[in-house]
Amino acid sequence: MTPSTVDSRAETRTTQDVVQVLDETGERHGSAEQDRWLEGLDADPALALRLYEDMVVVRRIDAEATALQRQGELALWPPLLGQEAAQIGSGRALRTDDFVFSSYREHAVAYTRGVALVDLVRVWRGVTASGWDPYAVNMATPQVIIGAQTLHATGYAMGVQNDGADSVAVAYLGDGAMSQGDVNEAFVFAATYAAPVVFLCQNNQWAISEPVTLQSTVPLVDRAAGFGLPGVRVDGNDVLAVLAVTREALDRARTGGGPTFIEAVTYRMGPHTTADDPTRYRDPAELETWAGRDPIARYRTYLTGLGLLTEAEEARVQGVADQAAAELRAGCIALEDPSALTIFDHVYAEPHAALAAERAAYAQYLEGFADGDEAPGVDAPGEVAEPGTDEPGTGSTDAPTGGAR
Ligand SMILES: Cc1ncc(C[n+]2csc(CCOP(=O)(O)OP(=O)(O)O)c2C)c(N)n1
Ligand SMILES: [Mg+2]
Repeated sequence: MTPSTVDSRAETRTTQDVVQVLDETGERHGSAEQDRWLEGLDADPALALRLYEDMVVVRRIDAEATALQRQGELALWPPLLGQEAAQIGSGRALRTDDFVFSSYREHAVAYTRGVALVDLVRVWRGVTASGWDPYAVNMATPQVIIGAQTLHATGYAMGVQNDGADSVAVAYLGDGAMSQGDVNEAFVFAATYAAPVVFLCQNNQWAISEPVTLQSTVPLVDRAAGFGLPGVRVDGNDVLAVLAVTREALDRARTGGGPTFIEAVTYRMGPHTTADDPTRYRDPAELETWAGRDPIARYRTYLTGLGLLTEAEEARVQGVADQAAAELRAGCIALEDPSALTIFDHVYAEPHAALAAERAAYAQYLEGFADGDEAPGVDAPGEVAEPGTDEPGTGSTDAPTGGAR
C-alpha cells in the first residue's frame, strides 16, 4: 500500500480551522475565547508546570513499559509516544467525579486519574483480566473492542442525566474507531438525548497500518455536524489548546448543553503496539515532520520563555520521571503469576454447571504436570513453552486476550 502523507485529503484544512494556542515553535497566540478557558492556568504557574511534568513523566513511563515488553516482562504494550498533550491536556481538564471510558492507549489519562503505576501494566503482563477498580478512579479499564467504550460512555452519561448530577462522561476513541458502527450509534444516542458526554477522538493518523484517509475523505470533525454534535478540531500536540477546548466541552455538558465531539489532531510516533513494525507501511519523512511538532518540546520552549522552567526545575521533573519509571519497573517485576485456574473466576456472576465442569477438567489436566499449575502458556509473559517441554518458545507478541494487534 502507499504510505499516506500529512497532506492527504482528510488533512488538507489549514491551521485556521484548528484550535491552537501554542504554535510549533512554542509561541503563544491564542484568541480571547481560548484564553477564557485558560484563565486559572495563567494565574497559577504551578499548574502550568504541572502539565509539563505530567507530559515528561508519562513519556518516561511509556518508554519504560516499552522496554519492559522488549525484555519479556510484558506480553504487549501500546505506546502513547507523541500523544502526551492530547491526553494530559484533556485529562487535566476533568473533575474527579467525571468518568472516563478509554481505549487501550490512554495511559496518560489513567495517570491523571490517579491510577497506580503498576496497575497500568497488570493486564499487559497477562496476570489479570482487568487492571484496576474503575470506581476508585472513575475510569473504566482499557477497552480493546474498538469503539465499544463510546456506547458505555453514552449510557453512563444518560444515567448521570437521569440522576440530575452535573458530572460528565468522556469517551476516548481513535481515528479508526470513527468507522465503527458502535461509535456512530453512540453519537446518535448522545445527540438526541443531549447526554453529558464528550467524545475525544485522538486522530493519530493511523489505525494500525491504515491511514486516516481510508476512514474519511473529509476531516473527521466534519462528521459531527451530521449527528447534530458540536465539533471542534484542535491541535492535539498543543497541551494548552487541548485543555481549553476540553474545559469548554465539559462546561457545555455540565450545564445542559449536551455532547461535544473533539478531534485532537496528533500523531502516533511509535508502533501501534510492540507487536507492530511501522517501517513496513509508513514513510519515514512523515515521522520526521511530526517530530518537529513534538508536544513536549514546544511547551518546554514556552515555559522556558516565561522563565518558569529553570534548569533546576527541569532537573526536578526529570527526577520525578526517573522515579516513576523505577516504581513502574519494580512493581511490574514483583507481580506474581496467578493460578491458571483463576481464568474461570469472573466469567459469570453466578455459578454455572458447564463452566464448573470445564474448570474441573482443566484442573485435572494441570495435575498432569510435575509443578502442578505451571502448564504451558502460563509461564512468564512472552514465554510460550512448547507442549511437553519446559523450554520457552520464540516469545508471544499477541495481547494477553488476543485482542489488540
Ligand atoms: C471491533 C474491533 N475491530 C478490530 C479490532 C482490531 N484492532 C485493534 S486496534 C485497531 C486500530 C484502531 O485504530 P484507532 O481507532 O485509530 O486507534 P489507535 O490504535 O490509533 O489509537 C484495530 C482495527 C478490534 N480490536 N476491535
Ligand atoms: Mg489511530
